[in-house]
Amino acid sequence: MQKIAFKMKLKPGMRAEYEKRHAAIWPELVLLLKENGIADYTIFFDEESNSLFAVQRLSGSSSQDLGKTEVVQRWWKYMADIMETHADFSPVSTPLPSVFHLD
Ligand code: RM4
Repeated sequence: MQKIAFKMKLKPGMRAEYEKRHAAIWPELVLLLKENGIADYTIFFDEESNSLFAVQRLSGSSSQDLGKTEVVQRWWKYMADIMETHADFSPVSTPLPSVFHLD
């Protein structure tokens, strides 16, 4: 399985709300992610820059490739008030290159 990383941006002061919403992530979204081979998915937060750093293993699509599904579109719209997004509510996501890996 491939491991990828990308960054997103949280609006200032929204860490607690972000964590609260993700602690109650929708079961249908979890199922969709897992059905698409996404695993070991962690999102880290940098207080200084309000940046979110997502790391996930995948065997096909990444979480950010699922934007055509109704569940992800609904989730992105739900999260849009606390994140930096495009006009279609998709989060601004920047792929991050791997510069070191140790098995
Ligand atoms: C993030 C963002 C991602 C989604 C995760 C579950 O805030 O919306 O696209 O995969 O939540």
